[in-house]
Amino acid sequence: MRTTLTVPADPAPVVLDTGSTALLVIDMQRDFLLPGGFGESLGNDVGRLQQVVPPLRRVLAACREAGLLVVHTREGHLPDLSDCPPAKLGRGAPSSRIGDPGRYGRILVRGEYGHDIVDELAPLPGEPVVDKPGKGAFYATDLEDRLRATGVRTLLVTGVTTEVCVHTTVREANDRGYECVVLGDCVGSYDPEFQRVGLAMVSAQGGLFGWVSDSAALLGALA
Ligand code: C5J
Repeated sequence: MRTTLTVPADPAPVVLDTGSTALLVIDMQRDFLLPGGFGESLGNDVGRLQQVVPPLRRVLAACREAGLLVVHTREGHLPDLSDCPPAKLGRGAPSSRIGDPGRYGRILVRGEYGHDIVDELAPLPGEPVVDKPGKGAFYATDLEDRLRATGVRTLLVTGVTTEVCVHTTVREANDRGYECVVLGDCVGSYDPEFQRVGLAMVSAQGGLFGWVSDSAALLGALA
């Protein structure tokens, strides 16, 4: 059933119409989250991303229960890497480049174990999974067509990492006219300062890119 919710948020409460709001779960992939994976091989503390899983799991369950569209994304590339720009491929330590063998298969390559979403947040049958070659979820994907087809105008944005794929997607969404509500405890960064600043930038100046709320506020409104 379609309802209107008011969710406490920064810079002001946000009113959501559940019929035109989707939960977007960005790149909660093993390559980024699991010990020994790509993220950790770059010197990152994956524990910071794993903190996102419990609150996001609760939000996922509540949004499914409320009948919201749930869309998952995965960052990654074709096995021949033909969709990976040379500039992206060339970056990083030689031991940990995209396409190289890693603990969980070839790094960020579609079809590999590490490319897929962590078990705790596995998509349900029928939930769209958008495979994206870039940081933003709109670039070179059918996300916009899917949102338009379902009448979605507002995105509850979750996933990793806050300053990279979450921010790029929020900016892309803004330029396309979507409202974005970022759930602060359901997005994660390897770097606490990037997390703080990334969230602050969303709600700065009266909502430069949208709102920042959190799982408790959303769950309270949905209850
Ligand atoms: C990165 C992402 N950090 N999903 N990807 O390369 O944020």
